Amino acid sequence: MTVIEDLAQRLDDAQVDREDINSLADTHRIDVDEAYRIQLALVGRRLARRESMTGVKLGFTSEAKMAQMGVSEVIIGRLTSGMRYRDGDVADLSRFIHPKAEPEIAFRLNRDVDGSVPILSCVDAVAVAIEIIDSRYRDFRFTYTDVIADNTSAAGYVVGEWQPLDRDVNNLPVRLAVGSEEVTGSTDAILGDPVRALTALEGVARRRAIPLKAGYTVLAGAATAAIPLKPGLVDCRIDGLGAVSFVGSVR
Ligand code: OOG
Ligand code: MG
Repeated sequence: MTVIEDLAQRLDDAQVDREDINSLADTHRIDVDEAYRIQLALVGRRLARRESMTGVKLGFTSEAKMAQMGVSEVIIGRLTSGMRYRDGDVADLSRFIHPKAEPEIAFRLNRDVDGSVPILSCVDAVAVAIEIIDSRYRDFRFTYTDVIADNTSAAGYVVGEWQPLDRDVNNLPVRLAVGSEEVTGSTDAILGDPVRALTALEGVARRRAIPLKAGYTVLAGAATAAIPLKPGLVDCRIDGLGAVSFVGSVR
């Protein structure tokens, strides 16, 4: 087994067995290209279990989070059918290690992004979304390359009703509630305007050879800090865009 395959296996085992692991950087020197190769091998294991690709997600799209990590490039993760929930679904939280929820905006691609037209003309809809992140690393302690290898902590997501992209999605108030805990923010925390996440996505996807296909959901990145999940209602609303929710349960 190559080192790339070995590290992908380690991350996949952590997710399947719900047992956190140490930072790969403790024992390996990995560059950004290798980190994306580990991610591809990791997601390949999900596809081998008959999941399908449903989209991509961006991380570190807020200036604060980028500064915190000391980086200037947003990160991309891959979304699969096994991570998708429907609006109002019950999500079994025992599938995860230490899940957190993030309020997000989702875009829908209606044609492949191949550089022949601006990415914005490949988007036909926008919606409120919640992302469930669940780092496979102990205490969410990871380096930049660690988190890329770990598919950017992607674990679950739910998208509200799609709306036509005929509106400005900047400067909209955002609210995420997990039970009685609540965070509020604004969509302009996402690179100053969520639409900029699409341009950032296109650049990084091209550099890292990540396909952007018609039908994909694109999560543009969190608009506030994440909230740890606990059983009960998780509800996200963005003024002018709508609301989406799910119920966390433990079996
Ligand atoms: C990495 C994932 C970040 C976002 O929206 O910025 C992310 C993490 O914080 O575990 O999904
Ligand atoms: Mg996110």
